Amino acid sequence: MGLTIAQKILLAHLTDGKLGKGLEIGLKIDQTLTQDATGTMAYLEFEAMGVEQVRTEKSVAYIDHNTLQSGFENADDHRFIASCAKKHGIYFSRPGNGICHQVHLERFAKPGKTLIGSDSHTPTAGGIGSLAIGAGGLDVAVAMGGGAYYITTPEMVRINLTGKLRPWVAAKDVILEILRLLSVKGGVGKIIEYGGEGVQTLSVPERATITNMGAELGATTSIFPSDEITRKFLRAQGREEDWEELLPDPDAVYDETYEIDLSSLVPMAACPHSPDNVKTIRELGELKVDQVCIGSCTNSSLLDMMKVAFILRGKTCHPDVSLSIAPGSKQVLGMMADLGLLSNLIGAGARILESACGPCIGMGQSPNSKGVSLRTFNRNFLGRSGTKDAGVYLVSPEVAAISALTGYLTDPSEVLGEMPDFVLPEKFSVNDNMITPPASPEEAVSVEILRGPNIKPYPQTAPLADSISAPCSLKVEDNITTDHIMPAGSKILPLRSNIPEISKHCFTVCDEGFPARALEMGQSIIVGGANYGQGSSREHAALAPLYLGVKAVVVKSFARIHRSNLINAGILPLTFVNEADYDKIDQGDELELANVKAVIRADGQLILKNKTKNCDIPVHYDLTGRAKDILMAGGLLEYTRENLK
Ligand code: MIC
Ligand code: SF4
Repeated sequence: MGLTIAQKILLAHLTDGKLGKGLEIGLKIDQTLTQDATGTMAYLEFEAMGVEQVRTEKSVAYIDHNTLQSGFENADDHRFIASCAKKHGIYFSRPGNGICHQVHLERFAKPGKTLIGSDSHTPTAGGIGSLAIGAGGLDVAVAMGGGAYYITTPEMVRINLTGKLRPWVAAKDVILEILRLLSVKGGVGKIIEYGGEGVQTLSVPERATITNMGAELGATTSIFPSDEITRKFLRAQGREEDWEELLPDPDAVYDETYEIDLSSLVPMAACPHSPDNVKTIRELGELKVDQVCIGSCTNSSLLDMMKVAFILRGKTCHPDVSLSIAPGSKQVLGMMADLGLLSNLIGAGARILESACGPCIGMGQSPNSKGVSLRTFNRNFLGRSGTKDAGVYLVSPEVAAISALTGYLTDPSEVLGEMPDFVLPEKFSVNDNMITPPASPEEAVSVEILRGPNIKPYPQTAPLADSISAPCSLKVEDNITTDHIMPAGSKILPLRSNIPEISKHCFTVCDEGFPARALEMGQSIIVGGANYGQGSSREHAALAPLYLGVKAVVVKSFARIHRSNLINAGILPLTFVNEADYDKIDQGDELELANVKAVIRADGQLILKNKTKNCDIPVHYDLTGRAKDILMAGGLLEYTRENLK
């Protein structure tokens, strides 16, 4: 039987287990990346493991999220990460060098390699044929220490692309169409592989836009073949030697196959407050726009900026619109200056932001009250922009740029006429002077780790108790995101290295009183709906509940990364055997998991007793042997420490 691209890479990196539906596999990880908002924890965890030098082929620490420095906290974190990188053999991408995924694609990602990153959009590198997976910080720390990364063998999905995008229809519209078809939980437990002759019409940055937003499908990752187009991109980046051809076998078998005719697509938008709430621009009709933000790891490549600059050239942005643009990397920004594109943006009145995540993670540019904001980003969850009553629409750079001029949501294919051929340069300008290499192992011994007062240790974990008796501290609905559980934004992100402080904001988007209530209860259980924990990889969405005494989370279904973050933190993830039992629990009910440890050890049926309503609710735990051991040990950190001894 032939193999898919992903299966070839998985097999070449298999350290434990074997590929098969539902089976857990351990993978050797070639590359890791961290960013600053998850990085401080990841490096604290790495330090706690006691490994001196990373054991990967390449590990890179990026600073791109917490770049607003309105206090000492973020700057201290940057310094801490820089010193950890220097000491432990990690390349350090300085603030200003760009968004981790954009820079990694340009400078480090390689076809055929495995990459895990403490950021859910790590699959961006799938655009170049890397098997790139988002993970919790602790998983990344373990991989840096040379440990395997464990996942359940994903199902293989093939998306066949045929035809060619029509003028002013973009890669963003391809992934929006797929989100419309499959929804935000359609990719859970799956790897999405792109193929078909339509692939030949997409450049690497366009492919990366598509794999980037595979995260919004909940997919384990997404991947494109590595072909002549990939080779050309790598050559232009001065690293053709990193290229290898990577194609599926002609008789590869997929669990599901979908067809998308690129020539049938039209410009689209994901409407508030979910990336799968997709409508065509035409369907949305006349919508007055207050703000346009162009950038983020989804759409900040040079190609995106070339299109934006073309649309804005010689024009002025609408008087009622605030337009901000953040080119994705120093390379992109520098080339825009060299090619004269930057002056087109400046001339049109764009507010040029530094090459960082910026507004995407609520670091500035919050919209006005009830504002309509068009963003080329990947997430429009409630409140993420910093303005709870704003309506955020996710669109392509083409839609964003033309709408910034007209002041209304505008379909570029209806007004822009002929589209020039936007061709990527034969050679990108390469200057890695903002990437600091690590110290040599000999020099590393004397490198001092620089810690600020806001950096607090990893919270206390506890081995799984014999029985858990605790009230339900919170009951939430379907599709709860990690932005609900642990909100981000400019006020909260500086607390990412301080779990006791950041915990005060846990779930406050849903219920202001949750942190104090949970602390008062001492220990408690959270109840939720389907796709619980979708979105970001932030392990803070598990560490804050851990700190607040949450012992178990019982839901209809989980998103992948969050579920493993719960296990890593020593919190028991449970699902209802009968989804309707969700209705049998109310907030405040007294719950009990009697003999939980023994039942799980013996693979028995676990019962959640609702003592208040006097009923028994069967629940699944669905844990591999390793996951059980992690929970028994009190989390992955303890487990790894024990296993390293
Ligand atoms: C995001 O887009 O939500 C983030 C911020 O990049 C997160 C990581 C984090 O919360 O630090 C992600 O996608 O994993
Ligand atoms: Fe940064 Fe936004 Fe991309 Fe997350 S989604 S890595 S916050 S640009």
